Amino acid sequence: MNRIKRIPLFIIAAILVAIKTYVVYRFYFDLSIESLFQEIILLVNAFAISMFLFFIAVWLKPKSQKRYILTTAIVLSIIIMANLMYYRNFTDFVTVPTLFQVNNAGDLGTSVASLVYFSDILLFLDLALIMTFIKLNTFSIEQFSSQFRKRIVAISMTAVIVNLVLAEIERPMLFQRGFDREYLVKNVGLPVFHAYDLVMTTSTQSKRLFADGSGMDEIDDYVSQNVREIENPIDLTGVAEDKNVIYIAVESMQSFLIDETLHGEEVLPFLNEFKEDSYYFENFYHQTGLGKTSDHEFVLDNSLYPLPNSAAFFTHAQNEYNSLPKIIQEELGYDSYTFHANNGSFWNRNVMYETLGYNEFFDVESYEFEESDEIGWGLNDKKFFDQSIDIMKELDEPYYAKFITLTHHFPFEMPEEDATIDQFDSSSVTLNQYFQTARYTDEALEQFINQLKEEGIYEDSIIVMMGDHYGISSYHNEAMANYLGEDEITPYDEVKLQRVPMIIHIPGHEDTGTLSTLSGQIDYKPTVLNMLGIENENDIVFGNDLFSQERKDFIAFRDGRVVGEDYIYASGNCYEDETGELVEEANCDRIREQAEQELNYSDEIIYGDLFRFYDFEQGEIAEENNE
Ligand code: GP9
Ligand code: MN
Repeated sequence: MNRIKRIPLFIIAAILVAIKTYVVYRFYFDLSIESLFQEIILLVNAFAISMFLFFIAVWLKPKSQKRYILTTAIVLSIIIMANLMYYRNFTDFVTVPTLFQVNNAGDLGTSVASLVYFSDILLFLDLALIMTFIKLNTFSIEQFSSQFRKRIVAISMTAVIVNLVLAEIERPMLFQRGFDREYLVKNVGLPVFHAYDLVMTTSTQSKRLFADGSGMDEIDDYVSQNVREIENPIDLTGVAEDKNVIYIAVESMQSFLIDETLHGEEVLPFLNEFKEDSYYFENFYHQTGLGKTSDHEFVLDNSLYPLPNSAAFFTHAQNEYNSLPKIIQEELGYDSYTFHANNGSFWNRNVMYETLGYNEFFDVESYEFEESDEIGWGLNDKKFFDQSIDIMKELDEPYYAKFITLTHHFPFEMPEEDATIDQFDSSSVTLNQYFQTARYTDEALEQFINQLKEEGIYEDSIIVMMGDHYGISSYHNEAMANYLGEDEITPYDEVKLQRVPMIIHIPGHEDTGTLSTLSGQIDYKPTVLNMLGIENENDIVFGNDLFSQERKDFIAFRDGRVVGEDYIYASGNCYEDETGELVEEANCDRIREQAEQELNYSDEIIYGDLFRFYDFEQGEIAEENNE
């Protein structure tokens, strides 16, 4: 008994709270745990954070120790309980911005009673035990020796470091990318997630706070001289008037697969044929950064660049945007929808879509499926389109509908029985498999187009398909060179590999074919608006209508690489576009500088939330800046 009494109370408290935390993560929240490794991280983070917080008590005087242990346990219980109730309502976690969103908190208020379950009583067991132990003096509360203190600090720091290392292995760049709040909670736990959210929100808000509308003048001048005024739209103006716009983001599809074969077979038989009947842009680049799919959505809807160090969907979802869905709602009364069978909170879509003006998001909850319907990341593309058609039939036309496929996602794994083309044979398993999932998605797209025809939606729509970003990173260069029959992949080749298919299909339109216009995702918004017949003369965009005869003559990548009409700037070198040969760096100076300037302007707009100061109707800084 005496030996038990010698155990410090803060250690007991840390263990109790850690067990409780783990049990809540595992059994009260509905977190998807897909491997033993994820299970281990969940357990490790519950213990690491609990140890870190309670072990601080070792530094305190006995009297303060009691108070500190009790307060910490109470605060942690409140955090868990609040998140649990929020989660039961929104399948998401509390963030600083959501705390300030009156409607969310209001929603919660009306249904608090239904969000508390009887079993929640167990969540306070740790607290009850800690209180009892304090009252009965069951465990030691004393002034600890400095040697003991050092040992305790070492233990708790090790636990935290192990947790962070494991999280980094499981999800590289978790903190930069954010991904999904569920990932953060699963990997680093609720307290760290809240601290992270607080830091992110504060830094975003402080940049916003010090911004005023003055910067917009210069940006407006730049855009009007270098982007807007050079445009000269040709005959496709208004071609989509009164039609639905159906946009399909084809996950990880790169242009190098178009018209290519593997083992003598076409990899993408459907897309190859479909593009013949469409406008196909063979020189079209993705411009995404860390935010991958979400960055591509961001660029498409705003014709702004993604951010350099974070996913704007995550960090700047509270900004004001002059987004595509908002404009077409205002000008034409179009409703906008997104279909994507993944968690609504992934890439913070459930929040950002509201900001961008989407009327509804059909996320994973809108689809019914079993495990056998899944490939890789979730519901397979064929079943996804199958069920999406049923939802579409109920929508009032015309509308804007975005579909995001998922099967052709890294690591491109699929059951052999679903594969209709053999794997490639190289040192890279990723590249070997890439062809199979690409083929699968190609088949799903064909099926979808046929279904659109069957349902009579096809004729009333224009259909755009685009690869969202690369699927094969430069890590697989050796295997890629092998596939392409090259000796090596140079930085110039790497740039060229960032091309993604861009197909605009207008049913009944004859004058189609392949266009070699130098273009990128930044051009999507002006193009769609022009096809819908919307003159958007005061918009602040960095792209041009794809069908305009005169356009900006470069495409900027987020990482500083630039593709010009004649030269390509990559890895600090300048290459001639036609030959891929190294040339004098000065040849790239102009496009490099202009690209840098645009990226800076775009960042300035996003960081400062500058659109809140701008009147898009008048094309000037709004007179009343009421924020
Ligand atoms: C997630 C899906 C894939 O919902 O869009 O995202 P990615 O990993 O490609 O950014
Ligand atoms: Mn993607």
